[in-house]
Amino acid sequence: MGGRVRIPVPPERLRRGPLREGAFTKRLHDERTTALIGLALGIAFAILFITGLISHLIQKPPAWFLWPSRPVNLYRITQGLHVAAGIAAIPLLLAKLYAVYPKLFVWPPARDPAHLIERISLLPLVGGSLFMFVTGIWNVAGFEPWGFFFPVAHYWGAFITIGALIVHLAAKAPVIRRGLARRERDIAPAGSGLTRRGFLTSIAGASVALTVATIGQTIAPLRRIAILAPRDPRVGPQGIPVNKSAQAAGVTQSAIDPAWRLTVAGNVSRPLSLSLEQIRAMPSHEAVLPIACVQGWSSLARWRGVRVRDLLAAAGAPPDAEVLVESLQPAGQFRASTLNRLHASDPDTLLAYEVWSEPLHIDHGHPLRLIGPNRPGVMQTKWVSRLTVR
Ligand SMILES: Nc1nc2c(c(=O)[nH]1)N[C@H]1C(S)=C(S)[C@@H](COP(=O)(O)O)O[C@H]1N2
Ligand SMILES: [Mo]
Repeated sequence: MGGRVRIPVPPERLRRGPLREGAFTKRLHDERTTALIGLALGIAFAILFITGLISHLIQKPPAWFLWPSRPVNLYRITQGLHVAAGIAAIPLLLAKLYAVYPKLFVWPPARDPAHLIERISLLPLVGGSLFMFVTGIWNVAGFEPWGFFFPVAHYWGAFITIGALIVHLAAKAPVIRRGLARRERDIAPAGSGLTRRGFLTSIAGASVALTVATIGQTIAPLRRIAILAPRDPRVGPQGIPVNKSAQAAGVTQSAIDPAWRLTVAGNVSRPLSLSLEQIRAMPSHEAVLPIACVQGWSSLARWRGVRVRDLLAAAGAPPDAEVLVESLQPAGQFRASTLNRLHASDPDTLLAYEVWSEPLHIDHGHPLRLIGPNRPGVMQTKWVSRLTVR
């Protein structure tokens, strides 16, 4: 770096408090500790980014992306992993911030332009990470006090954070390599009872404890010990949680109106308008499928209804049809969803009118709800009134 432009060093008399020489000497702030925590955090960020991107692509598919309808539980796993990894990474993030905060006070504040850029890139990295964790956890907890739409903010926040992380990793590569390679004797630093190993073990223990206390919201046998899980996957009408009730969706009248009909229209040769009686008279099919919510909980149930592909065939829709499924719900982001050609033609994709052999509860989507394999919960539209074939 010899020939580089140097940034002038500020006057020495500013070196007080945390800025003074040797203000931080603890082993818990050294290169090896920060590199090891960083490695674990980096793996968590990679899992979070990939699983988050998958969930985004399913909900807003570009032309090149076709999400399959099999395996049935794939989305349940990727999204369960997304939320579980986010929760498990909380102690890692806090430990990383603790381990590196003395770096805020390095002297001189910036040696050269490259150092300055590297330090400025920490702003979107730390800010972005905190934003992603706070908004993600609020969302999982069902708490949304913000004036912007969560998925959009969480999506763009991910790119800012990951972009800043890549810059950070490139700038820090030599330090990281040194930190991971170095092995010196692990002794408790003066004035602290905690060795590096003790510190790292405590963080790992906190991650495991948080995971065990929440993972039961998607792995049913562990629900008894899921004392911190925002959801119990068994609690709700007919043993399934409800996110949006009929009341909240504004469909308490329209969903029980005897004049309700299912319309099948669009690119079809025989448009249909069917009463629930007529639909119940059609061949029915049963499927055991989960509701796999983006918030990380999931719940399995046995559904009965009519196959979407049978309705499409009855209406004379072309094979490979894509279908817009609309709800009685007058407004709201989740009032409609799209079935791509794989989901529309899957034999287990149903418009269900029964769950666990009982008529569907109004909060689960009476008179008809969409339920299909390998779909996010937000795309399992309730109170269906119209299929539009494209
Ligand atoms: N019309 C409509 N359908 C909807 C929603 C909604 O808000 N409106 N919420 C979705 C979400 S986020 C989930 S997780 C599932 C939950 O279905 P359940 O309430 O039967 O468990 O319904 C989906 N279907
Ligand atoms: Mo959901």
